[in-house]
Amino acid sequence: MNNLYGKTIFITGATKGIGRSCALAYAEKGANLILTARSSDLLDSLKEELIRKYGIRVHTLVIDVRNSKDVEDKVKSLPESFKKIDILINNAGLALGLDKVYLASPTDIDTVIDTNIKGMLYVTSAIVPLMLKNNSGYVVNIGSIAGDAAYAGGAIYCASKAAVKTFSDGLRIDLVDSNIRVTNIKPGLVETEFSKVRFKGDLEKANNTYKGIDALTPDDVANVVIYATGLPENIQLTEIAMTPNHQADGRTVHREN
Ligand code: NDP
Ligand code: 8X3
Repeated sequence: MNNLYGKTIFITGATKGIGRSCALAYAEKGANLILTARSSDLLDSLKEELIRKYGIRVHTLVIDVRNSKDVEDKVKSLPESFKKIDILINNAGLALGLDKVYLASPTDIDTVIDTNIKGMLYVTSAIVPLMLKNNSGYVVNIGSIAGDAAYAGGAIYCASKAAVKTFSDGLRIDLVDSNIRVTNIKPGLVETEFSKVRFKGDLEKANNTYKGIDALTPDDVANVVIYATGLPENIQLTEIAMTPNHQADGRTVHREN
């Protein structure tokens, strides 16, 4: 038995990449899951796979985290058996483009800021009150080393991830008199659909992002999430930065030809 067994985990952006890997890693530990994202088909197939393989309880919610009303209503609609949420993984997020900031369209700016910052705030505000009822819980915010320092073409995304860091710090302060812990996990390059989304389906550009480096996998990040949230309750890891071996920071990568 491990201390994640039987816990209830709420994951945003659970259909792909890091969120999906977290879902699988928690399922393997015997945790029950609330999986959320916009793609209902992918949520349904993941739910079916997890129940079949692990025999856990899984509830899915189709949520666009940018819609505060939808977030609030869907969280309120949770069945009683899923209302005691032990761990929230604020993972849904994206970057759009790698251009100079003044060339980005207002639509892309809104999408990135609304998803990465406001979505995280809406989901946290809907779930933390439920955790406070039990004076127990854990909030993991998936930030990025991009939030530590800007890189060329990353001004909007980097700013959004800097906000994840500052928000995590503020939330930790607000919850200091509770048993709820807050961790900001800051990965470097992780090979997922992130770059396909960033480059709007341009696979050559997306693949070049990971060329010549042994990028992190989404499972690597999930393992760290599991590690942090499985620690004894007196231990709060405030931040964890993790990079592939040959990435020093958001700007410095060594690539083998
Ligand atoms: P993916 O593109 O593989 O997955 C993104 C997930 O977010 C999908 O499940 C997607 O599901 C969901 N999502 C996107 N927009 C919304 C929305 N508006 N509402 C609800 N769900 C949404 O990317 P990653 O797994 O790489 O990214 C996950 C997180 O990790 C992001 O916050 C990203 O910034 C961060 N990160 C990624 C790194 C990387 O190099 N890949 C490095 C550091 C941090 P759907 O489309 O079904 O809604
Ligand atoms: C995603 C990693 O380096 O592409 O946060 O910004 S990076």
